[in-house]
Amino acid sequence: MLEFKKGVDILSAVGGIMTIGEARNLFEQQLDSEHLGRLALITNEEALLKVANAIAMCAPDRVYVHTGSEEDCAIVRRMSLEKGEEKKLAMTGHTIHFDLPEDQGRMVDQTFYIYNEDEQVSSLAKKEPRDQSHAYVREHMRGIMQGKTMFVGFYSRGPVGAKASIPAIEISSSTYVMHSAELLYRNCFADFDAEVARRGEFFTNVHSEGPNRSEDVPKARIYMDRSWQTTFSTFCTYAGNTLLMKKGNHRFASDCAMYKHHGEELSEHMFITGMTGPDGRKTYFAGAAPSGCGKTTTAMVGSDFVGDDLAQMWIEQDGTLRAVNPEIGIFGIIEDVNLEGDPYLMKCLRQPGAEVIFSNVLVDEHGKPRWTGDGDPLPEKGVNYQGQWTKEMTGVPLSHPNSRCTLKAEAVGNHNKAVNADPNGIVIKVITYSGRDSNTMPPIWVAKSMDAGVAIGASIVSKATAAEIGASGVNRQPWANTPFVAGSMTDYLDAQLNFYGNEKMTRKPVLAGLNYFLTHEARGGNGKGLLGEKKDVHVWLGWLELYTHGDVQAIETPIGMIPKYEDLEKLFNEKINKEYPESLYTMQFSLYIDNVVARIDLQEAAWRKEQGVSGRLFAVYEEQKAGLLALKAAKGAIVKPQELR
Ligand code: SPV
Ligand code: MN
Repeated sequence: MLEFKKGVDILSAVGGIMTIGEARNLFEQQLDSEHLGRLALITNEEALLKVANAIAMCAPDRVYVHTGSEEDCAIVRRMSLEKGEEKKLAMTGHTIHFDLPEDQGRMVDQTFYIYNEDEQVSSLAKKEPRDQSHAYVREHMRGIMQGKTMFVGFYSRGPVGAKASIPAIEISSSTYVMHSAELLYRNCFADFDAEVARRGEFFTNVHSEGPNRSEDVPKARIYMDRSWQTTFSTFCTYAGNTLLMKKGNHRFASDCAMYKHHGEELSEHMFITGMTGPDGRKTYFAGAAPSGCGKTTTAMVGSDFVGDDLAQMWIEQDGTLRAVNPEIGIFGIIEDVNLEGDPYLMKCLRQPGAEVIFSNVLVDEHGKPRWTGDGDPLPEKGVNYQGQWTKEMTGVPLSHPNSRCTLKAEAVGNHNKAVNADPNGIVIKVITYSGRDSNTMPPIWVAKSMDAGVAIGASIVSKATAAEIGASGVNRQPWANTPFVAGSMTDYLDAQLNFYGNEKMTRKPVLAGLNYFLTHEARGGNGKGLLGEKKDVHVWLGWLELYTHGDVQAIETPIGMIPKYEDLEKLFNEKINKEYPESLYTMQFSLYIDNVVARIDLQEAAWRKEQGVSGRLFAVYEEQKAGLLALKAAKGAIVKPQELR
């Protein structure tokens, strides 16, 4: 269990402002009349106390209340250029931001959940006792904004009024962070009070980059105070470490789903996208994938792209599963983004029109941003996050593999803005789970029951990527969400089982596994590398769209339902005008039983180490394993899909 508002409220203990009267006095002293007038629009006392304590703690020279107006946005953009946090690129509206070389991804080892005694924290996360974090914040965040302007913005993580939208305050001394916040989130200054009243809670985030020097990065910290739904971030700028409205608040939203709205809500690390099926029908998908595994690309394959990173879900009274995107923008990995794989995104990055912040790419002599895999010949030279770069520097990549682009989703050609703004949410009919799996699971398989679907999410494994500093090897990534789940894995599994198993959800989604990382080497192919191409995902999603509406039949296997060759062949032809030989289908969809069983054994062993895990998960593993072993006895260790029809 997690108890809210328990233990010392670190922000108020360090800030020292205890009453609304003290808060108002402080505002009078610290804010100029313009910003004092702005803040007067916020009346929620708890929120005002948070802001007052952040001011008292950080001691900025000036406080700027960001209303989200065009004028405010322009001022922050200009200040960012003046301060040097961003620089202009050749194309209008495009800027470059560099994070320190030591701050190029989420700092897993410096990110902590603050915990109270006896509180369960996920075995896959780092935690620190409350008094220790309190001491750190007191030592390092007091006066951290001296000489700087503090920005305060009020946002909604989701369309205003939607059931699972949660308001949040972002406080930062970084213009880059605030510029990013405006591209990625809905400023809801005018609606903030009403939203807090509706939802009954809000999140608070306090960040300062401090002097922004490499020598300070070892003392950088990213803290999530779950009890008080407040984050603290210091001595860093990478948005995943600093714009904590994103992943810091996603972590709090997971707590809400697990402990406040158990079985009624979920907070997922998922894209949301719509696919157009026969006769123009729209079918919306949500899909989980660990960071750096193609989630953005998959999302943009849809005809009606909504979001690429997060989904707030609930069960609506009509029995459907609804979702909203807490974001309105993209903070996407840019490596390997090129015209062939990502035409919509490339248009925003290479043509004028969109406001884009590039981070940690290379800037060539002409002010053009360049990155590994952008499809252009290597430039002669340029400047990247490490300094001067020349073509002769063999082995030194021109851009960091976790280089990113930040832009509003509405800039992307296939974005459906109306759908992303709808407070009624989006009816989700298909959920996919993916990871980087080179040798075991087929490109798609559909769960035969809700519990089996939950087991697909529980069993994601993936190779480490550049999004997390210091990560290596192949790791378990249940629901692709474990970096952001603070509570125990047992509680999280229960939240999943009770959500999809909830009898109020009368219109259940299709739950499916998705894997486009199978290799020739693992499947006895005569080529090299990936079996298939990035664009094949059009077909995988297209088949799921048809299956969901009963327009194609599937083949039953112990791990779930898989497509028939003829349906895929047709879709390859229709969707991407590509030949799909049956030999490739056979390689992709044959069951390599020993691999699959080993995968189940590994998952089962890992889950057995947790306390009190639901028997429903083990029942799925056992049933699948028994089915696989029986199949092996009957047909051998590698079973072709054609043998199962
Ligand atoms: C991810 O790494 O999953 C991201 C970017 O979406 S970050 O904000 O760093 O989490
Ligand atoms: Mn993400």
